[in-house]
Amino acid sequence: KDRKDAQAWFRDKNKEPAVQTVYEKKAAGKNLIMVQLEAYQSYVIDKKVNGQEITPNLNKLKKESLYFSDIHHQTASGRTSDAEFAANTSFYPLATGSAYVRFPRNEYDSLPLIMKENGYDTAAYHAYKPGFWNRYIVYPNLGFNEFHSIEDFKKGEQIGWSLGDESFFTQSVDIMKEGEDPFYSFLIALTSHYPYTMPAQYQNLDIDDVGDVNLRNYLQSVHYVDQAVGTFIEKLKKEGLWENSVVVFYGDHDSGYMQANTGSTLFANTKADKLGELEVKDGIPLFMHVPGVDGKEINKAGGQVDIMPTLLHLFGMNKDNYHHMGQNLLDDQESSVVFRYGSVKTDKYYYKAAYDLKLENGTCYDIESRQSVSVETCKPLYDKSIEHLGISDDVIFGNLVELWRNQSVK
Ligand code: GP9
Repeated sequence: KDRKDAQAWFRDKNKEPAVQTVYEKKAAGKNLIMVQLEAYQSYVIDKKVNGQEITPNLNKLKKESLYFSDIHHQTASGRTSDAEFAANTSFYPLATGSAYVRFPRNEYDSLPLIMKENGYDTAAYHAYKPGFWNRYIVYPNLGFNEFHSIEDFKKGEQIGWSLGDESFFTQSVDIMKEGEDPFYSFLIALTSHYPYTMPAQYQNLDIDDVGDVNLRNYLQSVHYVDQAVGTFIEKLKKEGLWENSVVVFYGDHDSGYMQANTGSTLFANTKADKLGELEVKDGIPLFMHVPGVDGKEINKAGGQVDIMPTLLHLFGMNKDNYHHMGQNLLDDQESSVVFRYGSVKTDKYYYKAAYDLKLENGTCYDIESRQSVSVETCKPLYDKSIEHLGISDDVIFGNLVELWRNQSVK
């Protein structure tokens, strides 16, 4: 029954005609370079501390890009792997454990696979052990032709867990430029990993009097990564890859320091209320730089499952028989983001789910008034989250995309 319900759900979803936009096919034929930034939160974008920009390079990029300003991560205990999974499959991460570890051989209508079917070469880059999060099994299965792990990078400056992002980015471009167009390169940066302590020469922000030590370490770390992003962009320009590539950056998950009343939350929550605390907790940045497309800030509520449908729209690769949970962030339809533990946000309401997932035990906030209102107001959001998470789990647990694919072949 679950299988049939899921199939019917996708059939109905895919029956709705896709909304046309001015962005459709604007990226056709271009390369795709997508970069997942470790623990990168949106509250640092365009923010100054003691008069210093925390992310000057990303702030500059924002002006020239489609910048999505109401995006939230949807990860759970699979952390970085959950973010990669959501962005490349458009399914929700699992409530417990990582889909990469629990179901590494599942099939999806995944981004690398679709790009490959459209004649793209595909590669993943991550300067860490290939077995971590089961990546060496998952990547080929998702459709990546190659996986450049730590074993493929030259020894460079070690920061935190591994090779610093500056060297990681530079070496990745050196590998990329040897390949043939068109390609999809997926890079997973790592330097801004918990606990964010940076060598003294990279503590370049003057912030000794700011917040608590966790916040200060975090800000120094994301500031370093921003500098590495700047080097990466310059290198892409120098190698002639910038003008024929769509370049995407997004954050994978929160810093782990966003509990109530921590230095990080107090710094981020400029609204200084309970709703503001929720809004900043899971906020991540999403940039899509598309050559020939003017910069614009788009504030539709969305999450990582929406990255692929949006990109497929830009590349003109969407098909109505794909199985994706996400929405196109570039159309004018109402949107929402469903969090893995049942909370949901639209641009009007934020429903904070309770641990027991009962509607009546959650809290419904009206974003405009910033007050809590009757939970019944949020019932449509609540229903959506139960439905979406249930369908997504059924597909993952039953490896249903593979099953449906085989049925349609027969
Ligand atoms: C290491 C990286 C770790 O490969 O994925 O990040 P985490 O999942 O711990 O955030």
